[in-house]
Amino acid sequence: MNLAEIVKDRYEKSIKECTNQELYSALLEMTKGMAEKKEISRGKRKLYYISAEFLIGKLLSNNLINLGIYDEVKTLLEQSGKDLVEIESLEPEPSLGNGGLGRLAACFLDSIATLGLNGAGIGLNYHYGLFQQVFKNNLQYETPNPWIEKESWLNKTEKVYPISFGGFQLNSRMYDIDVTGYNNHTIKLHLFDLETVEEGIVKGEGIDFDKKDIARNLTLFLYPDDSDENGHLLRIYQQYFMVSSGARLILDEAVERGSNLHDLADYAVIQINDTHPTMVIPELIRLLMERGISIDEAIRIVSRTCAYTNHTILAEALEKWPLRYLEKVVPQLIPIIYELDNRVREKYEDASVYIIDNEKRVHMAHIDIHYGFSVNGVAYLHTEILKNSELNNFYKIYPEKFNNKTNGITFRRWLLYCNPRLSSFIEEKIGAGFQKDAMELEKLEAFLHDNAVLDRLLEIKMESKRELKEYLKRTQNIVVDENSIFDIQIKRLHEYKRQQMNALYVIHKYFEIKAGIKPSTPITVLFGAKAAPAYVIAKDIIHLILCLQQLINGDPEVSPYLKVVMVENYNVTLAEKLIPAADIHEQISLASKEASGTSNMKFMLNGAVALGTMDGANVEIAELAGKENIFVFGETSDTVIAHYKNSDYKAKEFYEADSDIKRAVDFIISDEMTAIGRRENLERLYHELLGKDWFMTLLDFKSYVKAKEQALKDYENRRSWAKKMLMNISKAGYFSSDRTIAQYNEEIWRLDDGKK
Ligand code: 26Q
Repeated sequence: MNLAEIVKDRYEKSIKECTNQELYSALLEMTKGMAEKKEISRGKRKLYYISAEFLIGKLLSNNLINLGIYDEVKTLLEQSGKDLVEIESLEPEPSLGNGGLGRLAACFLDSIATLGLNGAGIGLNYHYGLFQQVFKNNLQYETPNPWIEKESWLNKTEKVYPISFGGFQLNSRMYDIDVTGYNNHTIKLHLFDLETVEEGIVKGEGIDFDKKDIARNLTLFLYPDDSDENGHLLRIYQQYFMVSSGARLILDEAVERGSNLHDLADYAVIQINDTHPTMVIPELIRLLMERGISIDEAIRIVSRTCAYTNHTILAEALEKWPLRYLEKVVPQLIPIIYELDNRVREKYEDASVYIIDNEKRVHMAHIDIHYGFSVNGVAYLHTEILKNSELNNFYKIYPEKFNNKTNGITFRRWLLYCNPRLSSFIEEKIGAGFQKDAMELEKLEAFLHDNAVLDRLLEIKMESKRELKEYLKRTQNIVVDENSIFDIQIKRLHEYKRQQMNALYVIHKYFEIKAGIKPSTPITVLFGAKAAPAYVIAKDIIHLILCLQQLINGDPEVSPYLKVVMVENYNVTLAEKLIPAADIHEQISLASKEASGTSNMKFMLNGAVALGTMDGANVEIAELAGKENIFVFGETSDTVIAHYKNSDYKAKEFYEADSDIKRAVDFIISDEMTAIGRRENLERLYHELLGKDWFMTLLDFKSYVKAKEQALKDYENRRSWAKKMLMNISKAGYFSSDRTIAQYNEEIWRLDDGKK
């Protein structure tokens, strides 16, 4: 049925007579119906991308684009005086992920579908996505973030699996979302949900609830990337619920397609997204043994089926669960985990590669590396660091398992949808081929000296900035000036990402302006970031930024030249508005700490210029776009790694040796700041920076200021800036997730081999 027929059928109305809400529901029905009818690739071997997070974002427009009917629907609505943008603002965002890792999984599904691969996603159907962030008194508060309405993208299926935990059993029901590719294919995202979940148990305004009441809360919340002890237990319940449901589905499907289970690896390949789904390995071994296969063979089969992606080198972020937690939650896996550990101990002397350490903690990554056939990092530098330092002891044992798959992003969402003006201008110049083959963007380089093209790029940027200005005014009552330089840092709040360094720069600039040194073009420094609720210093950094916002924007001497804006509740929807409007994007993590980053790629594609360290995928961006087209600063990863090894970094020495640094850091606890903010928070942050500064903010501060000043200066020459923009766009093709997924397939999954 087409849209007019659907609304007639549902409401006895014409499109013109419908409310936006009615039109949204009708579009949902229409799109779901169309997606359902698209082809699903089949083949012998099937990929299962298993992940605790799929940060899919709103789906309506994306699906319309991928189905090839976006323009048609938009026009049809316009003819009845309706606005698709307004209609889609009614769609709740499924924020089923924390950040990069979850968003990557969503981009990958888009590309798997687009390339027509035989694959599916497996995850959890959280009823509340990542918390909503609310600012009050310059502090972050968290509130629940529901997204499932009576009508949603979820399709209930008949599949129900009983899942056993220590002492009780729960039913897991499968829901599906059809993920459309940019062609005629779709794939399924299978989200498992607890039948007995109860949304009503959330108490009060915050996100407080009885974390021990597993039977009612297992799939209630997505966990923020750190939490308290009870949270950790619940996290293990969630993980096992996901992998046990997933493992059964995988076995059922393999058998249906003709597998005798001994040949499982010919029918299934499982990509484990970070360590969160690691228990799928012992669970599959257990299920195979239940079906009569010996432990030796079960281990061999599973080891040929599972592949692991590492997303972090932060030691504290690698999951190590106390054995007693696992004993409580999943006693049935304990003998298998012991067996897996024993086999390692029999072969290797080196205690650093054991699965169970001498404090009785289970190292999840070690299970993946020993009992998977592939270990990949997510950017060139990241994989090198894994091989040469972080996982070197494993690399020495299994050099053949290690490989790199530099991350990518889907250009459908991050260019065609979020920046239609730029996208159609590109099409005008080089044709539509880049939409299928992103490397065709290189054709833009031919226009490097074409002033009309350069000027149009600047114009498009200005239009996006104006659009963001209106959006921020309308939704958050924030006022920005589109004639200022938009300098944007959006990502989870984490000390290693160093939002605090950007904040110190803001203070530095504030002093300069006070002293009469005014920037030629005003600067707007925009932040967007959520801090994990229990991450104290991260919350202090948010407090610092919000206090600076109040102080600086309210100072008539400074605010004409410098503004600070922290957007509330940064999420995918906001990213789609912010990224096209950026002039400069901040990628300023301490070298060696950011595995890849993916917003850096999105900004590049949208013609923003990076200010960054040689970390993660920034290294590849610099190589592709050319060092003259981005702004690089800071110590190298080798130097940083050496500082950690020698424990010889002392923040205080940098503070004492440089009056600019001292002045900026001292300002955190100045009278001006404590008059606005909370002394306790500001002092804690001040002492952290001076006494510890684990992520070496002060080490790079001077070179950061220098690079930023250079960027601001270069911005003044508009044509030469436009050349940088053009070079960034034209070299961004490499970062299409279609390329990443093609490489996963060629080098890890080999789905085509399965056909034979
Ligand atoms: C762990 C234990 C308990 C609760 C939560 C977690 C948890 C949840 C999410 C730990 C980590 C995450 C997310 C990590 C993440 O997003 N990593 C990012 O992955 C991106 C995609 O590869 C990279 O680009 C980023 O560099 C990396 O930080």
